[in-house]
Amino acid sequence: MNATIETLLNNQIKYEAQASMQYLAMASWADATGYNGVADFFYSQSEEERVHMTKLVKFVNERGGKVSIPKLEEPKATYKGLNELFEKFLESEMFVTEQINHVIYECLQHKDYNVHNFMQWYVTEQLEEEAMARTLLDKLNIIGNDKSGHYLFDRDIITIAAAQDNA
Ligand code: OFO
Repeated sequence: MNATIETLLNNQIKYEAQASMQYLAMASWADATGYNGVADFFYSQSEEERVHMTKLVKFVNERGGKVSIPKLEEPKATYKGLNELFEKFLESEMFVTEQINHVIYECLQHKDYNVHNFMQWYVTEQLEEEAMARTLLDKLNIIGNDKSGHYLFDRDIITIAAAQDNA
């Protein structure tokens, strides 16, 4: 495996792992704050990111590359409210998308069409996750600081997320 691509895939393992831990911290904050629907949403996002991470670990190993399991930064644990929570969610997804685009670009530079092909799954996944994060943040922006709006958002988030997934 090309050394640059190997490094980029290892970086990507870190970003997926970091997102997984970040979403776990978000779930825990929501859980402790009484937003149970939001907590369930982030617990499941955290699991998904873990799957993304593991998929990369297995792929690098299958291709004979060297995996390095990364040390992670401490995730942000407290939030002013749901708006900040979902702003950070969107930021995190946009960051990951940017990194994936960078991997894709480098794959083309190095003519590594195999990794390029493998990464297409992540491109699709990011499109969906970014759209989801945007939809949820848009709804929160409409709700503003309205407490009963937040209550309903928390109650309905799993349904909203499922509808977005099937869109
Ligand atoms: Fe790994 O899919 Fe989002 O970040």
